[in-house]
Amino acid sequence: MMERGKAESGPEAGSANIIVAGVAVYLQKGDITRQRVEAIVNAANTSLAGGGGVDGAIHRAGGPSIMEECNEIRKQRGGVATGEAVYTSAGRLPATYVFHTAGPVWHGGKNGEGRLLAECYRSCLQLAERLEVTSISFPAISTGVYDFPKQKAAEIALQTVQKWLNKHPGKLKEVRFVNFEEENHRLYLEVLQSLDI
Ligand code: AR6
Repeated sequence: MMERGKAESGPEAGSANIIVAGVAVYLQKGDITRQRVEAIVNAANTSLAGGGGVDGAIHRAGGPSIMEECNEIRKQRGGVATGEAVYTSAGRLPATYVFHTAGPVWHGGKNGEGRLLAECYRSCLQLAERLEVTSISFPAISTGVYDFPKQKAAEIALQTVQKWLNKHPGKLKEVRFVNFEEENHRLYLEVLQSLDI
């Protein structure tokens, strides 16, 4: 089900590319707000109140309509629980949707942090399936302000997405992992090499 190869036809020269269950998986360095995919994932907080990091970048680049929709979601259902995902439109961004998921705050690893981080990736993929999204970009959820160890987070991200794709053949054609920091991007490449995926 899997092929490993260079990203000759990938979105960016030098990015890694594997095929998992017919879905192209790319590892890229860059700014997620510039991604031309149907859905970009926001590493948000449970109150959808905005903040720094990738959340701040998405709201800044996408404009105020994203926060207006987040406010509406907060009114209707009180925000988003850790591990869940909700969606808004993407305002001025090239994407169609922003999927807002709240990652776990790292408290040493004995408080279900790993399971909750995996849940974030699964929730976003389920949302993609429900909305018939064909392409999605993920940031490294929880690895900034929320302090989740980066290597462990990369392993969870890649393994969770791989497992989910193998179990859910559907409309999804492309998954990208977009890292702003060189260090995290390298880690993803290393983890991809070391894991049997
Ligand atoms: N594109 C891709 N990745 C980015 C970008 C970007 N434009 N900007 C930052 N990153 P963080 P968290 C990377 O802190 O740890 C916010 O205040 C960054 O280098 O954005 O889940 C929210 O409101 C890091 O590797 O998210 C929450 O309160 C990764 O994105 C809280 O932070 C995630 O870092 C969420 O914390």
